[in-house]
Amino acid sequence: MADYRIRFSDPNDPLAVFQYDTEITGTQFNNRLQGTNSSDLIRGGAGNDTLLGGNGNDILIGIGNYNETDRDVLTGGGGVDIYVAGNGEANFYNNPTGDAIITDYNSSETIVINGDRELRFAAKSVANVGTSSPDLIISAGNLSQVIIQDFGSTNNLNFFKTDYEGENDLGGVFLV
Ligand SMILES: [Ca+2]
Ligand SMILES: [Ca+2]
Ligand SMILES: [Ca+2]
Repeated sequence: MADYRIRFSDPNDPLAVFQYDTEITGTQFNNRLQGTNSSDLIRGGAGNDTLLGGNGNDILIGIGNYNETDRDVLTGGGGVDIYVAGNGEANFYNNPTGDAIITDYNSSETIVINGDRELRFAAKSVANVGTSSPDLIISAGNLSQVIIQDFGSTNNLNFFKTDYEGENDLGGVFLV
């Protein structure tokens, strides 16, 4: 069992710690990475990657370096999964054309994005994300970070709890 730690923007805040059993890392090219039946930390690296967590509570990180134009597809599978699109240092998708598509998000899971910028939530249809159901785009400032597939009703915004400049001053945002 190993720890994955997320640093928030305020160095006085505690690190968020998530545990996993197996680490799987892609290359700089487009990868399709399949997790195990246990808890995985899957990193796509550069390229347009498809990450499949499978069973277990997985941590999915599509990106390699910041400021990439990747479009990654993250599927958590069974378990309660964590999708990481930023930390206290940066938005991982720090380019207008890059983002992560989460295909099977449910409201018990966690999405972590950077909270340094004003966050604007928008729900609208995205033609190139699978089905005809509207998808939810989560942006940090003017940068789209995460697209939650088929989760686009504005009613779903009520599910989201942010801590941007909140009482805990996390500098990261958890949507739960
Ligand atoms: Ca890759
Ligand atoms: Ca897994
Ligand atoms: Ca999983």
